[in-house]
Amino acid sequence: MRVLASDQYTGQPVRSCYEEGGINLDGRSTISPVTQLLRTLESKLSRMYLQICAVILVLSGLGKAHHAADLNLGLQGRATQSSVDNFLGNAINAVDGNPNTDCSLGSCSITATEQEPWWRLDLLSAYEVTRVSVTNRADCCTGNLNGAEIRIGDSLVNYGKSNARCGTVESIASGGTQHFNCNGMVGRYVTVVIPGRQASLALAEVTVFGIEHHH
Ligand SMILES: [Ca+2]
Repeated sequence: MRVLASDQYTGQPVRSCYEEGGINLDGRSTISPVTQLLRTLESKLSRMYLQICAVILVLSGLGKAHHAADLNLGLQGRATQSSVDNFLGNAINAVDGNPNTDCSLGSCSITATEQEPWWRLDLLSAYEVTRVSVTNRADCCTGNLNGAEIRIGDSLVNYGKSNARCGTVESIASGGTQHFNCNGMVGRYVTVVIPGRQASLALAEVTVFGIEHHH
């Protein structure tokens, strides 16, 4: 607010000053030390508040990116397989979040011994699959997984076995895990197949990571 006043000795009007802050005719600041202190504090607190907001925004963004890249899709998918060896070997056991490698405890998928057995995960919509991890059983038959292929795509032709190949198991140690980088291969179905021979396909755990694919 602009205030006009008269000099008490000369009666001449003081040119102008401001109720809060300003410069007197003699060049001195009219802001009281307390007001100056409060203003300084207010300015510093405002800057600090903005900095805290910026940090929260950055952390929140990082959290989302981390979450998107590391989404374990197996837990939300639907699993099926070419056959079931016994009541402990349901297809869903390969994506139950339990990596226990002793199949007698009921956390592995196990097919019967048959020609070209397969296991398939339906992600329910198309994803860009970044990587797939396969954990071998430890209680027997370690070599059964040798040559198994991971196929990813949208087709159910040939049970999904004709989709593009992300990787091939050379051999996984008893109870070991192998990771395959699929580099964003797009598909709704992730199929593991042992091609060209008779075997029982057992999977202690399959972990599929990816982000939702937008057309
Ligand atoms: Ca399991």
